[in-house]
Amino acid sequence: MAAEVRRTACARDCPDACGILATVVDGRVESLRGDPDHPVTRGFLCFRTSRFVDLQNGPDRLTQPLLRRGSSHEPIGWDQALELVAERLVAIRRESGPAAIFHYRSGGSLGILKGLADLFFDQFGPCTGKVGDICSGAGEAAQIEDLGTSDSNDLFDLQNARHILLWGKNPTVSNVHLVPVLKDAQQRGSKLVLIDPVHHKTANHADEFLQPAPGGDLELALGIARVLFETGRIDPRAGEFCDGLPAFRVLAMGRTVAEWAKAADLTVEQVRFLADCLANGPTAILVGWGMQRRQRGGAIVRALDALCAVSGNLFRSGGGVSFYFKRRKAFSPFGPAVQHPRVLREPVLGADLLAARDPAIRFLWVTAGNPVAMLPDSANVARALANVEFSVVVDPFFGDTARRASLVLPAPTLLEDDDLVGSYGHHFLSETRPVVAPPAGVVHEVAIFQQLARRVGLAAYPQGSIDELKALALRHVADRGASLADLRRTGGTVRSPVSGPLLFPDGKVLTANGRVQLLAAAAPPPELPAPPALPGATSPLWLFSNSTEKSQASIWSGKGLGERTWIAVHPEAAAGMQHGQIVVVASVTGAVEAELRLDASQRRDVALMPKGGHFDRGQAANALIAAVPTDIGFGAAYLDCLVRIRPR
Ligand SMILES: Nc1nc2c(c(=O)[nH]1)N[C@H]1C(S)=C(S)[C@@H](COP(=O)(O)OP(=O)(O)OC[C@H]3O[C@@H](n4cnc5c(=O)[nH]c(N)nc54)[C@H](O)[C@@H]3O)O[C@H]1N2
Ligand SMILES: Nc1nc2c(c(=O)[nH]1)N[C@H]1C(S)=C(S)[C@@H](COP(=O)(O)OP(=O)(O)OC[C@H]3O[C@@H](n4cnc5c(=O)[nH]c(N)nc54)[C@H](O)[C@@H]3O)O[C@H]1N2
Ligand code: SF4
Ligand SMILES: [Mo]
Repeated sequence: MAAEVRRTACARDCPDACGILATVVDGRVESLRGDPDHPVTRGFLCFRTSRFVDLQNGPDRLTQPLLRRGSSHEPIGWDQALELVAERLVAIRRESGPAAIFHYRSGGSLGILKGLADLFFDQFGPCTGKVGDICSGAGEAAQIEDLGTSDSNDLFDLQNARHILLWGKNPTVSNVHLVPVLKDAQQRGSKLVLIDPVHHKTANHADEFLQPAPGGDLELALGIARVLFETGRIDPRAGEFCDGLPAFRVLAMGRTVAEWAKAADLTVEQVRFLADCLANGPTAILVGWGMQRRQRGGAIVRALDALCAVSGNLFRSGGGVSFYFKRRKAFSPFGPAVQHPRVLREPVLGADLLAARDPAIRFLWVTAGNPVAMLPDSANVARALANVEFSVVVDPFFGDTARRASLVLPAPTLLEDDDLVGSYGHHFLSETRPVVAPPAGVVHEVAIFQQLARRVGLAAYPQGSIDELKALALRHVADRGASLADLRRTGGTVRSPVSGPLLFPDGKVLTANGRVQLLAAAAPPPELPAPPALPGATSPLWLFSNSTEKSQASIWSGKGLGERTWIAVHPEAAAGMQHGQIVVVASVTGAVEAELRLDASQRRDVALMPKGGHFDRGQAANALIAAVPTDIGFGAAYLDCLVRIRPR
């Protein structure tokens, strides 16, 4: 049969939101490539999604509802599954109130229609809700406090930057379509500076690479600020567009440049170099997500906001402090914001689930998340799930969380889904279209909720077709070039009409008074607990559980992690241990076995492990990480974790 090329977009939790071309033969996806016409995708895909076909056609797909019986799951029909859910929901609401029901949604798909899951539980309850965001909570809260929004200039405005500071960011792995944009900028003369405690592939593209102490960015930023104040290179208008300039100055002047540099484990020359970059702008700061996953994460991002503002780079083309692109901005919500009877904090979800009383959480629904593998303190999350009377997991694949569910419902994969997607790495919007039909036993997630709504009597729940729901989401941009018809006419992707080339074109930010709110105080670094020093163990090392090329969080492409996870350290940090040896990695929270990799490009105080290992196979970094919230925004301080490594 002839091969056909069909177009969709990638809704995975990734800043790139690529255009995908799928080659389909006889109703089966044979291969995937990047859409050459998508302005950001430029014809290539990342490792993990270009190999998604193996998962799409692989044996681990869920293709029918599964009900737990004892320690295993058995297939049941959809009618029976939905009847059971409806009966449990209604009974638990009647007996314990809607607060006994909790819906947890994560980013497995960024499809906008996934929000209809929230609407169901808002209309059925409102039920217990979630507060915070383990991914970007601290950084977003920081930017909203300082700038009134967390959003960015147009991606291609980077071409106008003289310097680009990649501050704790590894685009080669986690934002790969940024790399060509950075290379173009370099060709036009921009200098690319990477600031990251970890040595990774992006260092090969950078003109300068600085390797500060983990979490030392707050001190580094204040050192840079002090240099700018001392050398008279603060924007002379900063006092007009910022609130709190005198206090920020006092903060920066609180220690000498040498003291700040020492605290960040860099040299005074390196601190001065970064001050020069900011003073000789336009300079864009690209803030990675990693370093705000620390207890002081909010303060760190606030310090970078302040640096950008006082150095005069905030309002300039080629400048800005970019943490996030507001991916939902063009879309209209499906319902009003509701008042939840209670909220659980995402970073400490295991503990909050276990502690919930009057009523306890009796019903849990998980959409597009694998909290057992991906939330900190996996063992406690697993315990909390086991404690819930009835749990439903909707997912295309069977993972650590689904394994614990009372009922597992199969979801379409990203190649079968039908939705809309915005991006948190650029300002384009796309439509996702099924390039193949899902297997017979799989239904669109919207249909699951529409059927449930009918069964539990939610008369106001939208029962329209997918296209009608897409049009509803696009209703405020439809007459501005972003209707469904526009998306289809232009090959699936349009630029968002609600984001201009510059985020703050008129010299005002979006805070209440239009002025930047500068950071006024900085807490000292947290004192982290280290595990006991057993014989042969290393010194305490900072555990970095960063994104890896071959996985999307807990979903692995290619050969996956294999039997064991790995841990990479500097050879001198693991004296006496050999490359390839099996070691025990222990923290105060847990221990996992890993294969040791020796890597002389790393700092001697760090240890590097993939972020998304399977918990039940003893591969989860999160089995080692304590559940501690960030200073603001209820993020998770994943990276404030000390481990020791010892021979097995
Ligand atoms: N291949 C792949 N890509 C992904 C994902 C994936 O799982 N796999 N996940 C996606 C998701 S959910 C997200 S949120 C994004 C973004 O995910 P990110 O967390 O931004 O991606 P990472 O590549 O882990 O980059 C974080 C960087 O921050 C650095 N860092 C950590 N602590 C510090 C610090 O104290 N100071 C400084 N200066 N740097 C520090 C780390 O060393 C690392 O290089 O990636 C997305 N892209
Ligand atoms: N140690 C450590 N832990 C981390 C991080 C870290 O850097 N270090 N990063 C954190 C970050 S940034 C994030 S965003 C989280 C990610 O945490 P999660 O969002 O829980 O991560 P995933 O493993 O991608 O789980 C998503 C699930 O959604 C499923 N899925 C995919 N598509 C669909 C769909 O269309 N519908 C439904 N219903 N399900 C779907 C996938 O199969 C997968 O099981 O992890 C966090 N955890
Ligand atoms: S995961 Fe990211 S880089 Fe890979 S195809 Fe999807 S959007 Fe593109
Ligand atoms: Mo994330």
